[in-house]
Amino acid sequence: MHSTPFKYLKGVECTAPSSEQAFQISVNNRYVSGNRASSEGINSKARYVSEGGGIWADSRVTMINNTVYGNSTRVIYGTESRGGGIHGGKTIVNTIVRNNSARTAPEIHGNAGVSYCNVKGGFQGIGNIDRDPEFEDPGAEDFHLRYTSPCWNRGTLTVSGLPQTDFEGDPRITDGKPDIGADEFHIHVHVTGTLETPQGQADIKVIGVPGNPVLYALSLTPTVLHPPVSIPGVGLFYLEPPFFPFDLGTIPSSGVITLSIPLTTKLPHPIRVPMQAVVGTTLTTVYIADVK
Ligand SMILES: [Ca+2]
Ligand SMILES: [Ca+2]
Repeated sequence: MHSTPFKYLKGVECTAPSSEQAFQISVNNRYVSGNRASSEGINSKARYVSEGGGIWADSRVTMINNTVYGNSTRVIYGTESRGGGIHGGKTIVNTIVRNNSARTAPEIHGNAGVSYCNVKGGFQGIGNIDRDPEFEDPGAEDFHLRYTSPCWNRGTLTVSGLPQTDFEGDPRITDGKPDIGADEFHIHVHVTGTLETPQGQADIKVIGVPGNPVLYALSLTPTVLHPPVSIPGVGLFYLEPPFFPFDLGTIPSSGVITLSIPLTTKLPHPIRVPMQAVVGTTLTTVYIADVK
């Protein structure tokens, strides 16, 4: 299996030698975004039919809790393009497949059983929905779910091989049921933007339940406490001194607070900046931003 953003190759390709009949292949907890399969490509399978822009899978592949967004197939010399998001596979479960494009079957093409998925345009199968997943900021390739996302708790528990964690290591099951997609919602802090001095910008985001107050803190010590300090009823605190708290107010109805910091001054770099927040009465896990 490989993952590549290159124009002429598929995002993720999953096959196994035919002699390995018992070999079970899974694609779990993956973000597959922005890939393009093309019939002008070097893969013979794509010479005349372009398929599987995001994931091309053979008939033994099980796909659980993935987010497949914004991929495409296109035809230059051939006659057909299909499965802009996913082509093939055996089973697709708890997966978001949206905003992909192809001439035929833009999201999913093939004979896979599809259930508890969020597919643009809808798809036949138990538990499937067709709703805006309410990603935090897909334009910045931030596919975290917001608190208001319809993917919350809409996945199924009853799938063999359900991953124990999500793409970033959060426990997969919160509130009793898994979410749809690669992300399982947790309150958390993370950073997008261009983390480079002196011309970058750090967009520090705290995601949580609207109305909850946020106390955010960052540390200028690049390491974190081992073991962390346990604060009963609140969580584990990891920041080493000196750390600096900021009151960010309350989380708005969008479920996200963003604190944008221009990195215009010549900071020491590279530098690792651990950060955490108390959201409501709960500590997030620690997030470490790497500023280049
Ligand atoms: Ca959940
Ligand atoms: Ca998560």
